[in-house]
Amino acid sequence: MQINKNLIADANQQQLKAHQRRLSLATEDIDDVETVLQKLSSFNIAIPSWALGTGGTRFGRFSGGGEPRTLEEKLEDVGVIHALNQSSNAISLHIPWDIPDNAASIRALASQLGLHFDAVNSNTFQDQAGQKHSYKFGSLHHVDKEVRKQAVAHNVEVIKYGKDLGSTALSVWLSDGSNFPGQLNFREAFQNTLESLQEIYSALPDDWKIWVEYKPYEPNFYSTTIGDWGQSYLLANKLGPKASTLVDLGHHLNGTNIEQIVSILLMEGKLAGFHFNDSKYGDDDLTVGSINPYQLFLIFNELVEGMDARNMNHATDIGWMIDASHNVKDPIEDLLQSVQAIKIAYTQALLVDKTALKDAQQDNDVVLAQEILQQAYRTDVRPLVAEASYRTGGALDPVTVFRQLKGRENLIKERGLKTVATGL
Ligand SMILES: [Mn+2]
Repeated sequence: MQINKNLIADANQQQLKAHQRRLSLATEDIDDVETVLQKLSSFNIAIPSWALGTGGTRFGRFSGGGEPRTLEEKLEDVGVIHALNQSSNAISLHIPWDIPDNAASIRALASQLGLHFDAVNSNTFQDQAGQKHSYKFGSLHHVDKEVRKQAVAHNVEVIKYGKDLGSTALSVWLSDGSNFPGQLNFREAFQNTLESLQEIYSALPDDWKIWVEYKPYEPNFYSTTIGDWGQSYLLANKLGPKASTLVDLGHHLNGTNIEQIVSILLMEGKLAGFHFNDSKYGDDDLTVGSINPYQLFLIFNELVEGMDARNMNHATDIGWMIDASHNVKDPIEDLLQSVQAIKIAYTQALLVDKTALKDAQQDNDVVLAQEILQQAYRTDVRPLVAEASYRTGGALDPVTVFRQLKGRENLIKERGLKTVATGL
């Protein structure tokens, strides 16, 4: 299914008057509206191929119907999202769930939809049919060299698939760890992981990067071999300039100050990118901004400040991706909500009065510093987000338009009620 641009324009027309009224109110006190709108228009967030089907938990999975059955249909769904919000021009693939049989035709379809391929993701947290060695006790950190070799070969193969599609980054998340004290020698596990990653690193094409993701627990519940940003950073540093740390918002223990982690990684030039999601308790993979939008704003505040300090391009110098899974929502609607939440937090961060904040920090004026941050956070920037989308041909209100155009009903008509997307 592809969305007809005229239908989006018609829907916008119905909302235009109200939008313009809200926009003029919202922009009254903003100095350089055009710069903000321009930055917003060029900001894109990649959609993961595994988030287009209904997510499951370990207790069950309730399919919503009309799920994409093939890689082509997954691309089409991202095309729908991008047509509506004009901010999702890339897809991040998961191998082996999404092996492209014909890279040339997949690339052609992507470019027809205005999409390109973001980082490719390897998978050594499951055993695949016909696989010689099991990953039950880990992959890149495994005590048996043969298992490590198999996992390295898989990552090298993922790079090859990515290369064929024009991708330029490999993101590696390992479930490797231990469930009980004594199960693992931490030092040897780390050394094995480093050695395996070095082999993968040496297979990277010149213009490629490797992004090392961390997670404190689950599926292992005593230790994870790349458990926090320190371990990821250590590995990335030892690997070299093509390696850096990937921050997944759900991969932190409760109460962790993620914005501070982001700030330091950025300062060191080792922040690869983001997996956006939200959480209440752990790696909940909830819709971005649904639980703690203030934390998201504080993270973006550090991102904007830190990227500006290094003269980085907000839109392209960091990998922006969603990594969420939804078991009760329509996946497309959920992803549209997530992208909107990211754009709202980004816009609010752009509105922070940086000079005034710097002065307040210099004067140790704690009260004023908080006032300045919250002034930006409490600004309703939704009309600006809508305007940026509208100007680039997207919908003023993507979720509403998806519903008005009967997006899911049409997908069910096309694909049927009992379709199951590959993935978790
Ligand atoms: Mn992730």
